[in-house]
Amino acid sequence: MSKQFVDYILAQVTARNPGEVEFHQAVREVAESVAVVIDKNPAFAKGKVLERMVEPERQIMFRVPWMDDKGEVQINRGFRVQFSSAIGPYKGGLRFHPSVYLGIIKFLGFEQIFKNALTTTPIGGGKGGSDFDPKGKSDNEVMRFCQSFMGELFRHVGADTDVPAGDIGVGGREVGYMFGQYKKLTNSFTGVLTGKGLDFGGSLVRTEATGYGMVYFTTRMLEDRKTSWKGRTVVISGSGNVAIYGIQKCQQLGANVVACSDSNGYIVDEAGIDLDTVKRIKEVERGRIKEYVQAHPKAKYFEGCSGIWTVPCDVALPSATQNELDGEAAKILVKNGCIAVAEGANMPSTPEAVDIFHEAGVSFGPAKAANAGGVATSALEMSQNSMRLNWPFEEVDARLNQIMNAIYDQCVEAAEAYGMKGNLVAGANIAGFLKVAKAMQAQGLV
Ligand code: NDP
Ligand code: 2IT
Repeated sequence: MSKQFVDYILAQVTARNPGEVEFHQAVREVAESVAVVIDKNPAFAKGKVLERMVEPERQIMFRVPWMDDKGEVQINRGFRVQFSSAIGPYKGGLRFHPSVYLGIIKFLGFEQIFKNALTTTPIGGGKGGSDFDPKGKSDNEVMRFCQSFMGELFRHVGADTDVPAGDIGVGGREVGYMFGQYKKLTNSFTGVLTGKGLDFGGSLVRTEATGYGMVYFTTRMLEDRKTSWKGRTVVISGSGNVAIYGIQKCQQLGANVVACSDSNGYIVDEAGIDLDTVKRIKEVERGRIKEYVQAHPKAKYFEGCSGIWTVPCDVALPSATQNELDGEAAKILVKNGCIAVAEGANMPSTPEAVDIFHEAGVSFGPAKAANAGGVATSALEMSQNSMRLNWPFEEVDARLNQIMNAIYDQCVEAAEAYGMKGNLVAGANIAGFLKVAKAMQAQGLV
């Protein structure tokens, strides 16, 4: 029954959404996990709950014209997919990257439904972005693009409707420009975006939250193996927001992070990555990770991203992009003695890689659970905005830690309840699905 159900869902989704391969991949993983839940709950089958979930409530695509510094007109495409408002306003980041198309936004929006449900906070699922490439653009070009993007998006979002935030290519600078434009167009100062600057409604810890949360989650995975971060060798891919604060928290907890990367290549520093150098290169100068070796001549730079998984480590934290860690890479990690993998990025491990980790007994923390600290802290930012209050760093950090522990517990308990003890992928999908499914059933056919 389960396999038939997965095949039927996948046949529908691929027929209705041709070519959106990342979306198909994300749906398959969830369907494989929750088929058993639907089997045991005929009301979910009768209500076609999963069939409804895979169809976004609304999706918006729009033209984003802007003028570059040479006076040339440029045209990009904007997206916002409002997937599910079953448990709260649509919530999820915006990605600006040339690879963005509808299939990427839909995979991310679909994942976001279950991730947000796991956070224990009342937020629905959505995602958006553009095929705009911020790399090499001046601040003025980025500002003009963001203003044009919000010139359409403002009609569709709102503090109680849909609250975007950052993702790849969208950080504090971009959120600031979009917030300014929204405020001007609507003549209202509201919590319509999260990840805002600390002087205008942003929350302390939001910048660090995804990386910190991933490490708090992994702490529980290590504890379950009766071990800790102390003296562990760690490899983290990427060198953006998630990777940087993942590195910081690993180092604070006594681990040695020896490698990180960008889309051109990776660096290995056996002495331990010097985070100040990475932050200067990536956050201040917006440069390339290969520049690291100029400041640290004993470190080595290698071209290409996938080689990073050949660097021996105890813990691997893929934190760059989807499908960056494949079956081959997983085999090498296992061979080198890796004991735990947690996903900072969204869907960075291919299905083959996940199977290899499970078979080898590697503890595996899926993205929906392990990287949920970012959006959870966004929800805390929304709460503070509603109350017109700012909580201190320690308070937000303590709440984040509590939330990551609650997510871990939910995953463990749901996996066990459905006969898949220790499988955090199944646990995350089932726990997230159950919360959203129950809310949908209670609200009738809407
Ligand atoms: P950033 O834009 O800050 O950094 C992205 C990093 O990943 C950069 O080092 C970038 O390298 C690298 N990267 C991007 N695309 C590719 C690619 N196609 N191949 C190899 N490397 C690539 O983004 P974030 O750190 O915010 O996001 C990283 C991941 O974490 C994404 O999957 C995102 O969806 C996920 N995530 C982010 C959250 C957040 O709060 N920001 C929350 C939860 C998940 P380069 O500079 O060369 O492009
Ligand atoms: O993938 C993600 O969870 C994010 N990019 C963060 C979304 C958010 O609304 O903070």
